[in-house]
Amino acid sequence: MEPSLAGRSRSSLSGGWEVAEQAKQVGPESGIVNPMDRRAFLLAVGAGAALATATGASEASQGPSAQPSGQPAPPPRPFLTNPASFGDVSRGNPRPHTLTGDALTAARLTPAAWRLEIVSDGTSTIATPRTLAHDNAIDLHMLQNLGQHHGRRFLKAMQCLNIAQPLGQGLWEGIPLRELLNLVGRISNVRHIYYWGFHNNDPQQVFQSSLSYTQVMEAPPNELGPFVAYRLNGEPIPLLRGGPVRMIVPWAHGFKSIKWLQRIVLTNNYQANDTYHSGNNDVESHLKTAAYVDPAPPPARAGQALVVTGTVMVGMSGLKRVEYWLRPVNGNKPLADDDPAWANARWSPCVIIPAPQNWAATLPQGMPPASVFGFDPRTGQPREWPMKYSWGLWSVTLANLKAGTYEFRARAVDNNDFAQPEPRPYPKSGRNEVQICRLTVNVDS
Ligand SMILES: Nc1nc2c(c(=O)[nH]1)N[C@H]1C(S)=C(S)[C@@H](COP(=O)(O)O)O[C@H]1N2
Ligand SMILES: [Mo]
Repeated sequence: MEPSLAGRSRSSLSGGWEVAEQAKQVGPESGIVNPMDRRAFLLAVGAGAALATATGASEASQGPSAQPSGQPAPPPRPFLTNPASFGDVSRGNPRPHTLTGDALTAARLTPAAWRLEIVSDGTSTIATPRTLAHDNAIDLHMLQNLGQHHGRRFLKAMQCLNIAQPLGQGLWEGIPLRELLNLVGRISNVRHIYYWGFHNNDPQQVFQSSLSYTQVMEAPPNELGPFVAYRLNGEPIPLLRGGPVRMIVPWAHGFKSIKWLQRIVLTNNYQANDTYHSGNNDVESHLKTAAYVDPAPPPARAGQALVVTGTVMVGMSGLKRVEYWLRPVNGNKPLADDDPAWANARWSPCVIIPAPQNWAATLPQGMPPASVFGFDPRTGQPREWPMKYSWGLWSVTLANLKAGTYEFRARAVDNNDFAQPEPRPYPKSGRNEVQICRLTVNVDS
């Protein structure tokens, strides 16, 4: 270990996962209701748009090498995002999580007042609808009781279809929606399940989503179906993150994971009914495998190494690797999609930061790793890394760069060997443009 880095944890040395004690601390952005940070925001608006010209594909990159002393390690990230530190995407005026006191109780958004109705829209039949009117709506206690037998724990990074950066990663705990539907007895003529949360009793403000009957009832092996969650990172889901109860759809972008869930409607309608259909979004999209690049490190001096880091979301098609392309540039003309430089690009592998070493210290206190979906009960380790529908971290150390300006691009390659932005470059099915950052190496003085 380099002397200048002595005393740092192994994970922070590798630019990786922060240890659990730090993860529990309140982050610098906490207290901000909408903490979409600069990184997420710049990437969301396409910071890559203003970049540079083709000068051929001469390569100056070195493979990843040990981090030299003197080079600051990138800040380690908590494995589980503090619930207050997620990027927030919430509609409504006032936004439900700003309600307090009597207004919060009236909205049934306190744990004691929360109720979930399950009804038909008239086109399906349900033996025992659960309604406020009949005083048999589902309450939190019933949900928790069901959890004794049917509870599931699932790691999922929340990602907005329209934001090119995950919002945060949580360990969500709840009941498969399939099990919950057993509480209404025999149902028939159901083709879709529509659901929504509190929306100020204003029909204009409803934010709703939908799933097909099959999506709710069945999941392929090694996948978890949609579930109704009431815990996040080992604690009750805070109001800010959609608590007391939130839908979580493992494979989907954030808009299917309805916050402040209060109503489930069974219908014979054959169509999806997501609020997100507006805005031209593909409401049947599933999470894409895609790498996202952190903000560029500050300029280095010639001979000094540069460390570039980022996240990678693992979508339905899994992750084979993350790779980067470094090209020297001069000028500011963006590289056109059909520039010959693309065909000659030399992509080299990035380092995927290994899984946290100590799961007992990484997961909420007292939670057995084997109780988390996707962990092998025999080893207590995840079956694959990074895990599907959660995020990984990657880094690249670039040593021996000559003075100059460089464009750095990173892309994910999935288990079908599709390199980002393929196979779905259409951004309205999820943002996966190949991201770029610009690196500067100054002449040594
Ligand atoms: N009730 C409700 N649920 C909602 C939303 C909303 O506005 N209202 N936004 C959705 C969208 S578009 C996203 S991306 C995620 C964001 O989740 P987060 O704010 O917990 O990060 O919540 C989803 N669930
Ligand atoms: Mo979203």
